[in-house]
Amino acid sequence: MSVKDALREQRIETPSWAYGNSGTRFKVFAQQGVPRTPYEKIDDAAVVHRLTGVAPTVALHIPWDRVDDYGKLASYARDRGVALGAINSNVFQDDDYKLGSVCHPDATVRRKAVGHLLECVDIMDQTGSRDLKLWFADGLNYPGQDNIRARQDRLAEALRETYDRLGSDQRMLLEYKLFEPAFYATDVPDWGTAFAHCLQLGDRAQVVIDTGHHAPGTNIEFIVSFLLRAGKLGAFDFNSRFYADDDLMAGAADPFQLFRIMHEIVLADALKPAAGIAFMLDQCHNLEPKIPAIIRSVLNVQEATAKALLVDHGALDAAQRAGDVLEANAALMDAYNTDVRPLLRELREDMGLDPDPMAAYRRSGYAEQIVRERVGGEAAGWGA
Ligand code: PSV
Ligand code: MN
Repeated sequence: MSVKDALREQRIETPSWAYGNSGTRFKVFAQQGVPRTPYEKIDDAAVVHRLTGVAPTVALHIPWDRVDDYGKLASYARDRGVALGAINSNVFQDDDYKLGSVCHPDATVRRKAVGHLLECVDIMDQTGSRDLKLWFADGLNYPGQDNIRARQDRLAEALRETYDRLGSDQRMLLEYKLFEPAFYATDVPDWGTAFAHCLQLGDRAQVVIDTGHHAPGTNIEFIVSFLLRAGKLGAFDFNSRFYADDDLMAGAADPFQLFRIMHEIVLADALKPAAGIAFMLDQCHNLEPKIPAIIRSVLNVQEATAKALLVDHGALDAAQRAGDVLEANAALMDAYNTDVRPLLRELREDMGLDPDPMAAYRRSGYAEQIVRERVGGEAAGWGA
């Protein structure tokens, strides 16, 4: 398959919450024109897809995107040329979850949390979503606070009950995160823990790699390669970070890392939708305007992918077999150092799109339109 054909087939999912207001624990700076409902988030996601041509699905977060009729939301999306993607559960924002959700020492709280996960599967049945994405804020702040091993047992039990509720064409994606909000011990801190639980559960349980969820310096492409080999990589939450889980635009902090990740994907022929890897963004745009930031992120993922597709695998393989360290490294760097922007502009023209989606967005007047129209009501977000 040609590089252009592979890029044309690429699918990047945008997160509904990135269109809403967000901030740090210090302040949420509200922006004008932010969606007030899940429907308006879909309007914005549809704009991103219309301009980029490669972002046809939008992930929902429950309860942030709770509506009365999910079938109606799905058909609203369809009418705008997009579809609903992964359903993200949220068992971290109720007071009951102070000491955890599915790992909580009190069985009543655990039951409530599992009830929410099962409700998310009900929602998937209505939206036609394939993936249930699970992230748990569960963990401990102090040594001795709870029994680490017992919490793993509770986690396994909750995952099993949820897994057993999935339909045959639905999947569970388990996300790990080293720390935050727990600071001493997180119950799913790393890919090894997520992998072990997914292995026990079965084929439809897969690991999600959120690129912001590791210790600084972690070699993420190693994790990608390992999980691909094991058939256990289900999805990415792309974003970039300088220090912790910064949730900045994908490809902004370390475009070379994104390239190295996409190189592993291309090597495993896992870019095509049929390979079943969901390439999602999970970001927050606290300072920059949201829609163009999401467009920029999609373009950054596309650029990293184009470079990965340009790697000369013949030259790379020959250099590796010959033990030629410098030539092998050069084969990668030649691709990384290629300016792929002309190729991507050409691809967009072939697809009937504007070659410069950022400029097309600026010219479209959509930013001014939503500021004019979205007055009154409550802007979506973390309570700005
Ligand atoms: C947690 O930090 C996380 O990465 C999970 O994916 C959440 O669902 C998401 O952020 C949204 O806050
Ligand atoms: Mn995430």
